[in-house]
Amino acid sequence: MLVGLQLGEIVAYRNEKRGALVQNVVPVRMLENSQSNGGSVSLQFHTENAFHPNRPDYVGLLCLRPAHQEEVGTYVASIRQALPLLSDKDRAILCENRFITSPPPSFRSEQKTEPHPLLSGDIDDPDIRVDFHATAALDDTGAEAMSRLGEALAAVRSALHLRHGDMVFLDNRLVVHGRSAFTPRYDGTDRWLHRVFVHLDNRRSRARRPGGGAVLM
Ligand SMILES: O=C(O)CCC(=O)C(=O)O
Ligand SMILES: [Fe+2]
Repeated sequence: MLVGLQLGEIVAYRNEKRGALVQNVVPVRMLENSQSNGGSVSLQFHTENAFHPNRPDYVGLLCLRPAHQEEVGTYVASIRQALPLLSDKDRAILCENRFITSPPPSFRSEQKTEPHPLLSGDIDDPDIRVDFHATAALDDTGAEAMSRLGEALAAVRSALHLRHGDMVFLDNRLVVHGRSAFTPRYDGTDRWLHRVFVHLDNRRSRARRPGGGAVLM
């Protein structure tokens, strides 16, 4: 949290881990096949809380206990590196309101998003907003461009093999992340991360933070 506060304000979401400001990322029995951080199947590339109007600007992960298997990694890929692999036509399609993103089941109150672009801002240095599990294109043209975006991100992917005490902050505007599959033991010795979310400008989310607190509705 102290490092996160150098970047901005720590926030959390009421519907996610009950609004905990520091969240545990551990494999949870019965969630093994879910596309959530309690799962242990391969977690697809995503912008954190891609469905949410006030997504985190940064996601901080601190490793308390590494995975048993050395090869388990948090995958990251930056749109800055993937963009040159995309054609001008695909870039233009990805900048259009042709995609919708569903909230995870835990955010029961939220609706699907309005149609939104996957890339926004400067066409040569865009922000990215996508969740390859939860985002769907409204038509085939969009779906094909989204698929090529996924290939471009996979081509520039790198893996972070977090060890005890390692901390990483991901720029959630530019970088998607995911995780390899692993085999949990559920015996109290599994991989364990702490996670925090940072907003650069608390004012933007004020309407969703009752009482001016840190937890968004
Ligand atoms: O387990 C990981 O390395 C990352 C999981 C994840 O996507 C998250 O906690 O937001
Ligand atoms: Fe995530």
